[in-house]
Amino acid sequence: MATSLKNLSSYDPATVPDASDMKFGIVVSEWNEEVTAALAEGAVNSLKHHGCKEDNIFIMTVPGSFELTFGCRLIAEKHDLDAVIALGCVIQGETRHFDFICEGVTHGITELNLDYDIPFIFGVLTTENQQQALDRAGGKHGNKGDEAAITAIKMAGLKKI
Ligand code: DLZ
Repeated sequence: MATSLKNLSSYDPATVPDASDMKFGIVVSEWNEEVTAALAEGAVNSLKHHGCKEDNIFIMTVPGSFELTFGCRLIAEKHDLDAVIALGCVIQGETRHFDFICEGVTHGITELNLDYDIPFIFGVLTTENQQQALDRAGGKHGNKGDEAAITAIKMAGLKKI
């Protein structure tokens, strides 16, 4: 398989709305914590970089990526948010568990987007091994947490037009 060295987190800051009056929830899976902590750090930094106040960022942890859907629902019910970001990392193992977790969280987050009036952003890495995940959590392919935060701001901004 061909691998590109493109940094996927590159973007034009001029296209990102000001987030100074926005509130965000971030739900972080504890599985593969080295990776998900880096995703969360990237997301928080990117939100703050675009003006979001630290007090307006609410963080919750859940045991694994499968639990992200429920965590996202809880955080959305608890706070008056403009968007919720789900961060996780599912690494392919020897069994089909990987497929079931990926399917579960993908459908779960999709359902939340349909059921609620705010966007839920899918920041879940699904990789073949840990190195691929680290490459996308502040490594050579950027940080998926940054990307998820930028997406969250842009989607929240659509509602304010
Ligand atoms: C059980 C499991 C496995 C095998 N792998 C991962 C993984 O790579 N990434 C992840 O976020 N979670 C994993 N889990 C845990 C499940 O997401 C979930 O927490 C358990 O199945 C309990 O519902």
